[in-house]
Amino acid sequence: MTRRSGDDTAKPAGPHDSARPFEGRRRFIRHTGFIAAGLAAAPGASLAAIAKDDGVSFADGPRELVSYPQKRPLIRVTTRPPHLETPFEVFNNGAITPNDAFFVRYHLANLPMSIDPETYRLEVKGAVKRSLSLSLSELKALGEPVEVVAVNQCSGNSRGFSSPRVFGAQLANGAMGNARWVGVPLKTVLEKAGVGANARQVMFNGLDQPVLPSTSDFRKTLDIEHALGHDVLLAWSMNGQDIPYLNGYPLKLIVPGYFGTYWVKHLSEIEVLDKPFEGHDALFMTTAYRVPDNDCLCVAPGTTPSRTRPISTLPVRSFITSVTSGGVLPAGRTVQLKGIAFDGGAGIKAVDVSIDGGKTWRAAELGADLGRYSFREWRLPVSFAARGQTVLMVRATNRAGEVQPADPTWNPGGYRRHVIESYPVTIA
Ligand SMILES: Nc1nc2c(c(=O)[nH]1)N[C@H]1C(S)=C(S)[C@@H](COP(=O)(O)O)O[C@H]1N2
Ligand SMILES: [Mo]
Repeated sequence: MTRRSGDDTAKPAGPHDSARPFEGRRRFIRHTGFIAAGLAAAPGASLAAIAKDDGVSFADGPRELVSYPQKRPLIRVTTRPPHLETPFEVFNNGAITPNDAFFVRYHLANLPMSIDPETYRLEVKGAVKRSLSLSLSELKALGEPVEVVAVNQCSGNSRGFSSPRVFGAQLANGAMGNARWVGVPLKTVLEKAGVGANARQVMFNGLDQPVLPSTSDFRKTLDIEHALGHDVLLAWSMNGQDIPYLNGYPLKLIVPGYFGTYWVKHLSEIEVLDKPFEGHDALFMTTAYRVPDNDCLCVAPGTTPSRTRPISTLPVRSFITSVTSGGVLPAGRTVQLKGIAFDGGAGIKAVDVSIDGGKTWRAAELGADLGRYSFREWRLPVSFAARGQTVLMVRATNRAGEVQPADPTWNPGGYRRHVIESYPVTIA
């Protein structure tokens, strides 16, 4: 395996840092409390400095930042369980999202408070010839490690922009990140167990659990053909470090091109199923994370689809990262516009930018190609002839010819948002 150095990642952390982030938990709580108290007492100016406007205007005002172990201050969505968004300006610093800035999403509040890498085991069972119970070192010794750079994007990323608004976490654009993952192919593990001819799906479960028995566990499935494909990994490394605790230490399922909901964290159980996954603990496949079952995966705003199917691949998206909506740019000199684009794995073919509200478009220069599942950086020097208001826009085309729509599509979950992004700015 070749590994490139020089990634913009968190400072090195030993296995202990990942394994026991909640040790000294009192200190951590006090730290969190300190930030909250600081915000409560802060006058308007310093509050604005801490909690930047992220472009989502909610009645509650801008969202606060909060500190968790191994994480720089991130946007607080909820604290129990931790649900944190990456401040958008991070995406302007490079194609790789640093570990300490990477977003965090959990559904269940009963998280393991520490995980011992010595006693941790991955169970593989169900419709297999032999069940396995693998230690981390056994997993790492299964074969040559494989590396992929891939975007983990939450299905509900950007949900807060849905109109009409929908239930669920009101996320801006920071529930996504791009990292270099290293692990063993899922296929290798399944072949070691020996998949039965009757296998239909593979179920994945992690160490986090519901607080109440009436709540469904968080379990996900992939079809057997997908699970036996080459892309899906069991990863222990993220940007050259152990996976941060809150991102799924010590093992995370990596499903390149698929939404983050399938990227099961603290993975501890793999079960090969000979029938479709159903029942109490199948809620996150059978009820949640589903989109309208039609070509656009959408319905007329405010209506209910008659049929749904599980969400799957990422649509093409692109953003300007160097300018925020409402920003002020100078007239008459060169301004370097910069941003990112990505899709579900066809790969980005072109990025076009408009500085006149969509009347004319110019092709941006694409940055380094880190692989078809990665963020692709782009840049374009522009100059504004006249002062006044204008709207910057960005759209991407992937190698399958897909482009974002001019107007966003809508679905009741507020999932899978993709649209030509617009940034109203003032030229002064
Ligand atoms: N064990 C476990 N894995 C999980 C989840 C969870 O609640 N529990 N949430 C999923 C969802 S919906 C998302 S978007 C991603 C987020 O990954 P991250 O927290 O590492 O950014 O984790 C996925 N894996
Ligand atoms: Mo998600």
